[in-house]
Amino acid sequence: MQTQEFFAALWRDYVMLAPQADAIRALFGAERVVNDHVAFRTFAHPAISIAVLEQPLLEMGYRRDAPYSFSDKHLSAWGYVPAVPGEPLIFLSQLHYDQLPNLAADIIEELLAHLSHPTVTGAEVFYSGRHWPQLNREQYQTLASVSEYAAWLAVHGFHANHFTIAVHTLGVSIQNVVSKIVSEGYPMNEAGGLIKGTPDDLLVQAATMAPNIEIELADGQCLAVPGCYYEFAQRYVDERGELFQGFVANNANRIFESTHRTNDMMS
Ligand code: OOG
Ligand code: NI
Repeated sequence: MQTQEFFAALWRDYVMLAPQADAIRALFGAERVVNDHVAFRTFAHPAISIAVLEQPLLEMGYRRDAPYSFSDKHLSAWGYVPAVPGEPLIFLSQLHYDQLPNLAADIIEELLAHLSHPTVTGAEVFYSGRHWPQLNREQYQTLASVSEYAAWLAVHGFHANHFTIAVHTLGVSIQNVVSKIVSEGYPMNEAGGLIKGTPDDLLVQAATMAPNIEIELADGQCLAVPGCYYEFAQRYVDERGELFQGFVANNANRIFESTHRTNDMMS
C-alpha cells in the first residue's frame, strides 16, 4: 500500500473514534496541517506483537529508529521513520500483559485465543479494530483498574489512537496552539503539565484528552469510554542541523494518559 492511501484510510477510521478531530484540524487550516506522527497499540502476543505488526510498515519503507520502555505501564515501544522525509513518523507500543495481575492477564489471554492466524496480513490491520470479542462491563472494569491501556486496546482494537499536528510547520508556537485549543473548550491532558518537554528534548508536545464515545458491550449494554485524542508536536533541529525524528520517553509516558478515564467515569 502507498503511504498516502494508508494515511487517508487511517484518518477516515480515526475520526469515527475522535469526533472532535476534524474541527480541531480546521482551526489551523485543514489543508495546510501536516501530520507529524500517528501511534498504534497492541498486545505483546506472538500473533500481533510489534515484531509482527511492524512488517507492513517495513514493506512501506519505514525503518526502525529507537526503542522506548515504560516499565510502570508494562509497555515497550519503537519509533519508525519514513522512507520519504516529511511523511509521518509512526510510534508502535505493546502491552506486556503477562506482567499484569492474573485476573487481568487471564481476560486478555482469553480474548487473544480468538485471534486468527495470521492476523497481520497487510497494512489494513492498522485500521481493522478488534480481532477478538467485546468485553462485558465487569471485564472492562477489571482491565481498566489495572491498565487503562489494556482496557482501551481490548475494547477498540487496532486504530490510530491519535494524529499529531506538526506545530513546527505552522509558524506559531506550541503555547499559542495550546491556548487556542483551550479557549475552544477542549479538555487537555494535564499529566506532568499541559506542555510536555522542553526545546532541549528537541520535542515539545501537548494533547487533548480523548472524549468519550459509546460502545456496545458483550452483554448489549452501552458504555461511554475514551476514544481517540489529538496531539500537537513541535520538533527542533538537532546538532547536525536535522529535524529530530525521535520520541521522548518522559513525554510519551504522560501522553499515553490521554485515553485515561476522567473521574466521573470511574464508578
Ligand atoms: C502513544 C503515546 C506516546 C508520543 O508522541 O510520545 C506518543 C499512545 O497513546 O499510544 O504518542
Ligand atoms: Ni504522539
